[in-house]
Amino acid sequence: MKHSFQTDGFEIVQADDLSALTHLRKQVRDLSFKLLGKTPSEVDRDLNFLHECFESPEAANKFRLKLTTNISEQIDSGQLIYEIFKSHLEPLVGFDVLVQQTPNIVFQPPEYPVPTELHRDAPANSPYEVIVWLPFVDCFQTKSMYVLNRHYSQKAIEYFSSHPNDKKGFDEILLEHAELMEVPFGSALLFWSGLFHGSIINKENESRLSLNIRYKNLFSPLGLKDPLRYFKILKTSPLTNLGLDFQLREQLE
Ligand SMILES: O=C(O)CCC(=O)C(=O)O
Ligand SMILES: [Fe+2]
Repeated sequence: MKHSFQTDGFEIVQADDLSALTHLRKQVRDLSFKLLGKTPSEVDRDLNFLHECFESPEAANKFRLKLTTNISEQIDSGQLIYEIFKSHLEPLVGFDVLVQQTPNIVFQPPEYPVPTELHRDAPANSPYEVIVWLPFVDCFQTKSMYVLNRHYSQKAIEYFSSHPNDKKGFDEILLEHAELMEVPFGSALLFWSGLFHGSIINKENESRLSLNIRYKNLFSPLGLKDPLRYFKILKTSPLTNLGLDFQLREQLE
């Protein structure tokens, strides 16, 4: 069933520019293999079986941190990903856009013991943010991430407010209504920062390598993240440029 961002708080969308996404994936594979000192072969295989390069979860996590730094230094992923999914992002965030400066990289090898704990991004992030959750391999079942749609995220919060000590009841809502996202390579999950989400131990025999990055309108309310360190301006409309220039010259607040 197709989901709608407005109703469900998430949707799975196809890249407008698949060849740019395929190129980005190759760059990520190349950076990974350079870090590992390995000779690349077929991109999809290299990434799905990336776990074969690591002896321990700690080594896998160390690699993930290095890869995160390399990607943020060498690839303008904020700009690229915006362009790749532009027809889906522009209606959400408009023409004056902030993008997260450093994207997060998630690496979940099979049986990796630290899946993503259940959480919502907002708060502390702003509830005016969209997260682009972009897998570099096909994601399905336990290799993927689960979300609670807007309705059940709301129900879970209400339940927690009225039964703050009943973890079991809360987990039951979660268990019953969390949906594992099927996100093949070539698409992305766009989700609202107010949704509960997380992952469970990857029981498939392939690794998950995915990226997540946030976009928001420049003029939408901020969360608790320092806007100048966490975000950067991606683009502004001609009208905004005139307004900003005017403010600067006439020193208006
Ligand atoms: O990919 C994951 O397992 C977690 C990602 C996440 O928490 C997010 O994108 O906000
Ligand atoms: Fe998150």
